[in-house]
Amino acid sequence: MSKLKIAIQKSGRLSESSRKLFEECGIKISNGAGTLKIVASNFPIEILFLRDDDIPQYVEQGVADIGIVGENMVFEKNKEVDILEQLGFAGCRLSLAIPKEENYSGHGFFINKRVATSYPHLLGKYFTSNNITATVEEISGSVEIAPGVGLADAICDIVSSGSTLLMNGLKEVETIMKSQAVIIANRNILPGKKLILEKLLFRIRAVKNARENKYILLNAPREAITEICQILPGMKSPTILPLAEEGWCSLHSVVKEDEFWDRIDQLKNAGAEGILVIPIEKMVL
Ligand code: PRT
Ligand code: ZN
Repeated sequence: MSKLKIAIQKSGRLSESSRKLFEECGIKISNGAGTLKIVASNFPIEILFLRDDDIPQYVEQGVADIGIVGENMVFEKNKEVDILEQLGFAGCRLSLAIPKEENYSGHGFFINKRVATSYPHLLGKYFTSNNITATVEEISGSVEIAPGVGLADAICDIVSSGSTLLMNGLKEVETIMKSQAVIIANRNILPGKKLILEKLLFRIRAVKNARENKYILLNAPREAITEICQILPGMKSPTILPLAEEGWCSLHSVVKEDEFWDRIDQLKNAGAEGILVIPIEKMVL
């Protein structure tokens, strides 16, 4: 059977999380340091290691069947590929930033300005759709130094914590897009490979669900159970077991992690005690 070819970033911000995802899906891939491609030992996939910039094109051309890459790169390269799944890592945004001492009162600021970026397509589209005439200076790295050296009046670059902008005396003024890592796919995957892809996506979704949810156990007086179930709306049909202590029970359920942290005080006020929050390894819905 032919293997599903998957392009991932060779080394960079997406590499480790991409490898970890396969690991969590129970797929064994060796370290592959220095190699261009490796085959998984227990799943019919072959991994190709590439620069992230090249992944959309390789997937469009079918050199790889699918790839893991940032949405920013997918939309910048504008290739004929499908986005199949958001993966929840490598979160960032593509933003416009200007020297911090400049006054900013809206995107009219950029009219007739020079803006340095590695994202000429997305920036050009942004300017066109906002009727802004500006010069896009395409540069491939260290975009943030462009205003300081007199190459541009502003920049358009990826921001995550914002510390790079701060260190270079810049301030973020507009967000063009938000991004995270996604799976992209060729539009003509062969039926045999599609089956492998479905199996892989099934595992990836189980891993994603598990990451977002926690298994929660708590003790509470029997009369508090109804209120506790209302506090955690995700807790649809909890398992309720009687405790040795008269009138008390133990409640087990799966809840969204965010929901849990937002409501911990309410749970305690309602009488919940001995709360345990346990990670889930896989969650098949
Ligand atoms: O060699 P190759 O071409 O494969 O890698 P690369 O150096 O082009 O890409 P890499 O590894 O830097 O980024 C890969 C992908 O990670 C990007 O396309 C984004 O989808 C995502 N990502 C997430 C980021 C960041 N966070 C990020 N912070 N990509 C880049 N940055 C850079 C940004 O360019 C800027 O220089 O980090 C700096 C800003 O970070 P903060 O935290 O200071 O705001
Ligand atoms: Zn790159």
